[in-house]
Amino acid sequence: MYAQEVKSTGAAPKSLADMSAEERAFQERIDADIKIEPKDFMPEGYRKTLIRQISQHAHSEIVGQLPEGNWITRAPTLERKMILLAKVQDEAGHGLYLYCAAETLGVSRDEMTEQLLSGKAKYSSIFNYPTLTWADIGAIGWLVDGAAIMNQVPLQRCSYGPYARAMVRICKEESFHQRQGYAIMMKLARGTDAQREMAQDALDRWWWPSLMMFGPSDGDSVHSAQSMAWKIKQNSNDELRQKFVNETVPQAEYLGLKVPDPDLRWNEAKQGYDFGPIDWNEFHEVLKGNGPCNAERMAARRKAWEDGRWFRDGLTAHARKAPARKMAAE
Ligand code: BYC
Repeated sequence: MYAQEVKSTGAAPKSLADMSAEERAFQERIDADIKIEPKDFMPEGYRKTLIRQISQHAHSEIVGQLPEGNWITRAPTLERKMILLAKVQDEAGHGLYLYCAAETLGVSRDEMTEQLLSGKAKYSSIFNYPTLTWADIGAIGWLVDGAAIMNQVPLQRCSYGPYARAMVRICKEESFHQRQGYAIMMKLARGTDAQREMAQDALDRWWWPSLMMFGPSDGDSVHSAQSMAWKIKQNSNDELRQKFVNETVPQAEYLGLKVPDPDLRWNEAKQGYDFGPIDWNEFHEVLKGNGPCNAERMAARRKAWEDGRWFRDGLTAHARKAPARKMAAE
């Protein structure tokens, strides 16, 4: 149930010689870094790729509220509660900008929701893990939002205008989120032995799933080549993952915490860290619906959709009546 298994759908990008005149003109605009806007010509594959990626990104923001929402009532101080509440609200806002960006491509919000609830559309694997302690809220902000920033900063330069513009605001907010997470980790790392252990335990559980957020290795990434040719993606999954490891390891050291990877070591020649193998079996199991919280997350989203039915029906009825009322008043 709720399977989101990786299926190989990617095709190699067409060469300029194999493109129609329209497709060639489109690719030339992309190559010249001219943004594509909703009413411009776009190949069907470009439109579909964007709908897939933007809607999955939107679903991730919405489902991503659940693990953190779990701690709003239990945040240790009123200040922490207010900050967490604001952060979770920001994630809802990101979901909404992204749904709007996807709607400019001709898909409706209802269709996207239907795809999420039927298991056809994915959301990020990371949100299928539980938040067991307050330190998990720190680790999510630090690592999950940190990984999100690494992945999303280049999306501000994505070739599709509405997505690129939505990402500008999202990235600003994600930077704040990352800092609030790191601030929680600093407090715990400098606290009592029990607090330090809690911080280390959260790092132990969130480290590997955070590396999985960047997607399969380049050799197994079915969409990367085409998405990079269309400048939807600017970097490969492995490039961004390596950048994230390089930036995050010194942050863990500053906290006095140990990254749970016995193979982690600095490689002078590549000016980056070598790190151990990712458990891709775990990643695929989570995508298949077998992660610790998949069923719970989808049940929560399904309930929210059902609970909101009366409100959507009311809005639709109101919208239908509005033109008649306007005519009667004229
Ligand atoms: N989880 O060919 P690939 C956030 C799928 S929100 C699940 O490399 P692509 C936040 C992929 O969709 C974080 N599925 O694909 C929110 C594809 O399957 P389909 C979300 C994954 O698209 C709240 C298949 O594997 N960020 O940060 O070129 C609080 C093959 O992969 C995952 C975004 O969505 C995964 N981790 O590259 C805090 C950013 N990875 O569609 C934080 C925008 C891969 O063929 N998205 N898959 O069935 C992207 O940048 C790209 O879509 C990805 C994948 C890098 C994720």
